[in-house]
Amino acid sequence: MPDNRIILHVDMDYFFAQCEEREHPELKGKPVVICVYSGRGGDSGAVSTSNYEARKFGIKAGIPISRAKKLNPDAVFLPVNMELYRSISDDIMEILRGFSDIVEQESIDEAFCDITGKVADFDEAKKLAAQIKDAIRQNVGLTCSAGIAPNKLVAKIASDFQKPDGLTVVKPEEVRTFLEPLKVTDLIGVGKKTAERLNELGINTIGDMSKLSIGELVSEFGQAKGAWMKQASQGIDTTPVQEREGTEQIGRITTLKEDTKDLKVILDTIDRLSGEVSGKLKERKLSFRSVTFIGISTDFKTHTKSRTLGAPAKDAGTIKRVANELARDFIVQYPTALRRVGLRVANFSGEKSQMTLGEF
Ligand code: DGT
Ligand code: CA
Ligand code: CA
Repeated sequence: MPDNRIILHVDMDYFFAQCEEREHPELKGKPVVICVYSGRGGDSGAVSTSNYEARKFGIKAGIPISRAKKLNPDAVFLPVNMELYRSISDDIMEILRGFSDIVEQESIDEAFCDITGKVADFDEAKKLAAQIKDAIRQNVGLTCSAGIAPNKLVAKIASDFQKPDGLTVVKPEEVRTFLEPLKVTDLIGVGKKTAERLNELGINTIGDMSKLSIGELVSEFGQAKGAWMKQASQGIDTTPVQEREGTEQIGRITTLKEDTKDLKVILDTIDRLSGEVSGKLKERKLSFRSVTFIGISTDFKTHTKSRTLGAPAKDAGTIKRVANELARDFIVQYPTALRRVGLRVANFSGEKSQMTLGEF
């Protein structure tokens, strides 16, 4: 089967750290390190990610926070603020869904889009990707890197090829030469162990790997893995881009003018956010079954309160009413000042209609 699809992969640049830069513009230009504190006190924990300034000092995902502090004591160290990253992620996914019917969210900061039906060829695909990057920059305020290829395997490698703010197109006839010089671990699915064994066999690049016969690969790595490796090293991948059920949600989060526990201020804000969220639902003709109130307190802790409805609803009134009740319950339970409040609906049913470019 000839693979004549056009697949786009979008991956946000230094995502958690870039979200923080957006929220705190004074951080721009400084090394920023996002930390997962283990809760055992002090600097115990690991680096979740860092911006490119911090990476210049060797500070990268996975290293201990204490080590990062030694590498650059003057860097800005921040705790993970997952609720913020999730709400920004939702906004990004929503933009992608406006451009492509088929979107598969792969992780918090990346997604595949099958744009075969949207463009005539790879040149048009490149223009569409540039538009998507602009829409994300203008509406969300963040940069991303995009890759376009005939399949998911190659598109993902392409998006990583020129980071940050990259756009790499690999046409079908360029796939082999594009992959040839790359390390075997650049193929998602070739892990550390497999790579070590390949290196022992003198196989370092994807090009080397493609020259092994299927028999050699199968006898070394087993039937299924060997067969897959033969295909992958030639840039062949037929897995479809598939929307994952239940991953979709629409939310809005906002910073209050000042920290407050004033119920009226919070409810007024929730009313406004309800209007925005129901507007989005209306455009997409979606019904929802769950509503979540999000409150971020002055110590940057995120609190949520959710309710699942007995039956799907789609009207602004229901969102407002349920969100209001959740907010009231929250304030009664935690009489703490809030810095940010938000609202999210999920568990969708109904039509997934397209948004037009003009809406962005
Ligand atoms: P990039 O794509 O190289 O510009 O940088 P990131 O930071 O976007 O890296 P990516 O795409 O691998 O991961 C997306 C986010 O996921 C990242 O901003 C933080 C989080 N993340 C990545 N690796 C780890 C990890 O090892 N531990 C934890 N807790 N979070 C991680
Ligand atoms: Ca990323
Ligand atoms: Ca990623």
